[in-house]
Amino acid sequence: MFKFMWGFFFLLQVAFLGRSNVGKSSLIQALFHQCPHVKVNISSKPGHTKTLNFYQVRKKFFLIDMPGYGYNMPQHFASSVEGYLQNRRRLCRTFLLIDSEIGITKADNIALEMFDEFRIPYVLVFTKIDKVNRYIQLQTLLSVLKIKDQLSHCCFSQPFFVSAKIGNGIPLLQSFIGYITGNLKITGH
Ligand SMILES: Nc1nc2c(ncn2[C@@H]2O[C@H](COP(=O)(O)OP(=O)(O)O)[C@@H](O)[C@H]2O)c(=O)[nH]1
Ligand SMILES: [Mg+2]
Repeated sequence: MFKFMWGFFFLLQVAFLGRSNVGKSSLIQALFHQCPHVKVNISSKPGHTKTLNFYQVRKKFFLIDMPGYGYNMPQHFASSVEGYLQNRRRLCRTFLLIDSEIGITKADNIALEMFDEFRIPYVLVFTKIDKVNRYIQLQTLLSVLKIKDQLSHCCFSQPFFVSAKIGNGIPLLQSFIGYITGNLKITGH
């Protein structure tokens, strides 16, 4: 417990946010299944994750599975998520997950505005790419380019495309998280 508290104050954090059912818990499991302390619940019922769940990854950093917005949004969502984001001290990056089949929704736009307002560095991650063909993926990419000017400088310029089900894009995202948390050194760039 003491070690957990120590890590909580000193280790960097990365957060995963998105609409309910977008695949947050599945993605976290696909990214961190080799870490013994990361045990996420994946439910067929939307709105399963109701609080901020913190997981420590090998004494290196914390990841946070946040409650989904949209369906069955818990009443305390605004205070828990917004409260955390406003006061975050060790949060180095937030991953905003978007369902590839659905694209960017009004609810996602509210999250984007919130990132702007609080100046939170974030990355767009398109989930479930196994469910869409490459033309839809291309359309999605183009739709991001279209709204590029609305996206603030807090947005990382490269969106990630992943499938927790078949593993596409997972190794690249793992490396990116390793890099931004200071656990992976890249030379020659
Ligand atoms: N086909 C497919 N289904 C997925 C993928 N990721 C999640 N799902 C499904 O989407 C549903 C919601 O996933 P979950 O991780 O619980 O979403 P959360 O509410 O955002 O945490 C579950 O039925 C998952 O099996 C994926 O990459 N591909
Ligand atoms: Mg979940």
